[in-house]
Amino acid sequence: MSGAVIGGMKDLPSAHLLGAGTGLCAGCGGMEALHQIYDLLGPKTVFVNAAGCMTMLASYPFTPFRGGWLYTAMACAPAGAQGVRDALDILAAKGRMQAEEDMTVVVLAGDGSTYGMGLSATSAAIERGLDFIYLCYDNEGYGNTGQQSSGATPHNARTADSARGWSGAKKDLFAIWAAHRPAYCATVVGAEPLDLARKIQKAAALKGPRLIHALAPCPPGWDFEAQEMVDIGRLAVSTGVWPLKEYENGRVTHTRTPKPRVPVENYLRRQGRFAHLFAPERREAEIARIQSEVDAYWAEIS
Ligand SMILES: Cc1ncc(C[n+]2csc(CCOP(=O)(O)OP(=O)(O)O)c2C)c(N)n1
Ligand code: SF4
Ligand SMILES: [Mg+2]
Repeated sequence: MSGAVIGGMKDLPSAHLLGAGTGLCAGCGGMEALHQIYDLLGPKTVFVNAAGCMTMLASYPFTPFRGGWLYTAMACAPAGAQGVRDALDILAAKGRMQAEEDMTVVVLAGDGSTYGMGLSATSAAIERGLDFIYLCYDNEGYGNTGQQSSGATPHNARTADSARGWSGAKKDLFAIWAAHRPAYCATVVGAEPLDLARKIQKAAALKGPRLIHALAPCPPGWDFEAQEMVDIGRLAVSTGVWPLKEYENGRVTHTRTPKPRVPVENYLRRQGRFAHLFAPERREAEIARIQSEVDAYWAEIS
């Protein structure tokens, strides 16, 4: 495992996270979600960060957080989280840490790590019943290296390595996690803060493996203007492309059912990564296929 535990910057309000100097792009949907989640979890949080865009937040020996930060290679953040959890438990067992000093261990990883390189480490951590929250901010590509396709890239999205649109399909991370029967799974998006807050509060009150899967609209990767980030996040929900749901005790519950559902085209059109579906000529069959997949999802759950 690579990396080092480094301390948080002292006395910085979390609002500072959205200010200049974070090293992230303006309008970063991942940052919007992380900002809200950190405000709810509070400073007694150790982030175990797999290499990706959020790594830009930490410039040794500082981070914008008051808790702790461990940087790991892309494949092994859940193994790093195990080490941090074990260290905290040993300190408590030896009487060198009071119960109120305990910290929440949070993996902070992009979709590239989550859907790909880190998947086996995650599966093993869930199997061991590791007491941690896994926060995946999903910008649907390897953003930090220029938006190459990942296992989270939706079919047809243009990426750095698929100029004519990605031929693969987005994996169902929620289902992969749920198949492990963890304590909790939830999908969120920063543009729906009340839904997000309720789920984070619920996750924080539980023990064991917990997934928070945050859609992360990404201006450079998805090709839209920074000020459109909240609109894009809301459209992902209102079109039904990003179902807001949670898993607990073997059951999946949808926390929002968009009624009526906005046509998926309204979401696709706002993003340059789907521009080839509309020009030079409209690819009706592809647009209809995307819509029918979304329709089929909602038909099945109703
Ligand atoms: C084994 C390995 N391969 C490649 C890299 C280079 N790299 C650093 S960040 C990154 C992108 C990670 O994508 P994701 O996990 O989706 O996070 P994002 O950059 O989108 O925030 C890559 C490929 C790396 N750090 N380690
Ligand atoms: S590339 Fe995307 S995910 Fe990465 S910092 Fe920029 S907006 Fe955020
Ligand atoms: Mg990514």
